[in-house]
Amino acid sequence: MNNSLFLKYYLLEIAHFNPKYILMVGILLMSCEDSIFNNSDEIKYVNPADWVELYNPTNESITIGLWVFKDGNDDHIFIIPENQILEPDQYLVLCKDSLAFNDNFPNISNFIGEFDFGLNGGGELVRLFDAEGGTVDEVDYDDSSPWPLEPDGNGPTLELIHPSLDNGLGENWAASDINGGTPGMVNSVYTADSSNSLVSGIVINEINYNSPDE
Ligand SMILES: [Ca+2]
Ligand SMILES: [Ca+2]
Ligand SMILES: [Ca+2]
Ligand SMILES: [Ca+2]
Repeated sequence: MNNSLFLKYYLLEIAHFNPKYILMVGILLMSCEDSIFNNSDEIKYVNPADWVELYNPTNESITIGLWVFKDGNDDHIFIIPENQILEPDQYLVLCKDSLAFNDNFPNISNFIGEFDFGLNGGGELVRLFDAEGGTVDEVDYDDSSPWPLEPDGNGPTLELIHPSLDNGLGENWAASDINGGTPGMVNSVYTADSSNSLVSGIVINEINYNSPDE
């Protein structure tokens, strides 16, 4: 029993034996509720800095070590660490600031970093290449229709509605239902796909370009 609950129990006992204290006890109980509320674990959302989420929708383990993530600038290069593997149905977050990310999402461990460039608040091209330089996936996201507007400088992220949908099209993305998005896990807007289309490789599945730094 925590202190607040113990105090409530104690106050209720007093009220039981001393009816004249009921009003006072009522007021004290209200202040207990306040302290319980204030002591609860608040969701801390500071600013996780930019990140993207990759997803493996296939049935195969895929080695993505030495694959390269870039934005629209060919000089902006993040090389995925050697031997990194993405198992079927697994997610991996690439982040700009590991400390900030961990601060915001202490329970998410499937992330790597750091890329030293920003994801533009006005939209830009983000690209994933394999170790031979072949394009695996790319998304030229935007901050205007048909792309969802809410992720632009606000709490939600851009989430792909289903991995089999063409992530080059804005209408296949939605603003996350949750501020901060769903890094490293299934998207909050995920909707089962009826088209049975097959996805052949790693997909850029979620983008957080909320950071005000660019
Ligand atoms: Ca950029
Ligand atoms: Ca913008
Ligand atoms: Ca694509
Ligand atoms: Ca996600």
